[in-house]
Amino acid sequence: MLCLLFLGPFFATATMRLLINNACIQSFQVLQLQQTFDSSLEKPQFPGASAEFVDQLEFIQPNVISGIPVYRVMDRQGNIINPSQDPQLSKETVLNFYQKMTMLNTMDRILYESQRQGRISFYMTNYGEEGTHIGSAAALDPNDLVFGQYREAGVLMYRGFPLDHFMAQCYANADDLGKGRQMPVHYGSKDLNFVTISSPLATQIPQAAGAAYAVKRENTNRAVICYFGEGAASEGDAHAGFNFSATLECPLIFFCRNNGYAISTPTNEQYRGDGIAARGPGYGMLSIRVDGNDVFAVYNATKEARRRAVAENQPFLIEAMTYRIGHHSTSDDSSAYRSVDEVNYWDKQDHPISRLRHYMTARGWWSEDDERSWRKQSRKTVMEAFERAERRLKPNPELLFTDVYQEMIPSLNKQRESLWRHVQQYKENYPLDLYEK
Ligand SMILES: Cc1ncc(C[n+]2csc(CCOP(=O)(O)OP(=O)(O)O)c2C)c(N)n1
Ligand SMILES: [Mg+2]
Repeated sequence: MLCLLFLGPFFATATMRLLINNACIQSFQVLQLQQTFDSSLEKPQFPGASAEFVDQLEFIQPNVISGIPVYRVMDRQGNIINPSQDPQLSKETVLNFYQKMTMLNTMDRILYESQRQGRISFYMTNYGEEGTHIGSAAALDPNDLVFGQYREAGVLMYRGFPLDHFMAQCYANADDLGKGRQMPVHYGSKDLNFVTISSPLATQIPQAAGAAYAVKRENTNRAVICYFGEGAASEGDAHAGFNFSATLECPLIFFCRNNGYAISTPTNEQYRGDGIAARGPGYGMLSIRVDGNDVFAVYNATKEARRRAVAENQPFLIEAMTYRIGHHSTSDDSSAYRSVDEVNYWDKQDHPISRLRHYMTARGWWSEDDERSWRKQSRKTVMEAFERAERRLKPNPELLFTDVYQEMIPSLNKQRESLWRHVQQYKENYPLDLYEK
């Protein structure tokens, strides 16, 4: 009745009044229902939680969820620990995993060096995290939509993004799908269902939740996967994405790469509590922690999460424990904040590539000779793509002004004219012959 008094004068139509009346009658009925509860049951009736009453004052310990175990399939020597967990992938599939992981490594090496030589402006390597990329990418359906952070080039490589496209993007040449408008490593591919990377941390997380909600409504058996670092998980956007996807029951896999650092900030300065997986239950999400350096563990966890996310319409959280072996980016020198011994441990003793190689060698699937010729061949393939990218012209500068508005707006047109006037005036600084006409 109260709401009629407040709102009544503002609504003129009879329909509106009817709606308001109905709402008021309903709330009155709920009130009556609540009053009939038997208070001797002494069960809390709050709509926000299901629980019991207690008469002892006790705070919940933050370590109520602590030491979440790390699921793995292989030990560090590549032996399968529990045969029931062996995904039993064919030799061909495993060789493909290995070739993609090592190819990513080789591409990283060449593009990193290329930045050091001043040929490209910036680069970020994926060293040490190859298992998280390939294991998860292989467990998805090619139609599943991927939202990445920036250190997931292996996912794109697994999906078949050609080396020429990686190089074109980093060189911002005329073949770049992004028309040279982004910083290096900001890849994207509509054909491969890989949403273009954007630098501001965690923006992809609520976007992925929205996309997963759309996918659910389309009912096409698609899933969405959203990659992010443990550092990005501290952003407010991570909360928004986790909560929306849980409440809207979206087929979404949150894949956290916990690589120990957010640039120079180690995990023990980033959060309290048991890492990122411990947050899952807080959002009502099924969660698991896996050994990210075990490509089979990543594969199994992602495959099962993907299957259930689609079948049951609910989000999953995977925390893949790994280590960022490279510097954060070419703008970082990690020797300022971590020891060489620490890096060497992960590089030499717990590396996803060597673990998979041990597995293949034990089965007689890979020899020293195979390794030598593959290294040579893959380096040659990467070098050839690199040389092609470097020779290619830059995109037509006119493309700076297109694609935002269907028709050029006057202010943009003014900027365009001003650019060309400037270029004409200072011709000697603008080698237009290096750009497409
Ligand atoms: C909103 C925002 N804040 C800060 C930065 C600067 N920044 C770029 S990467 C990064 C660390 C991210 O760490 P993590 O999410 O763990 O990913 P990793 O680099 O370890 O793969 C920071 C702070 C940014 N890009 N965006
Ligand atoms: Mg990190």
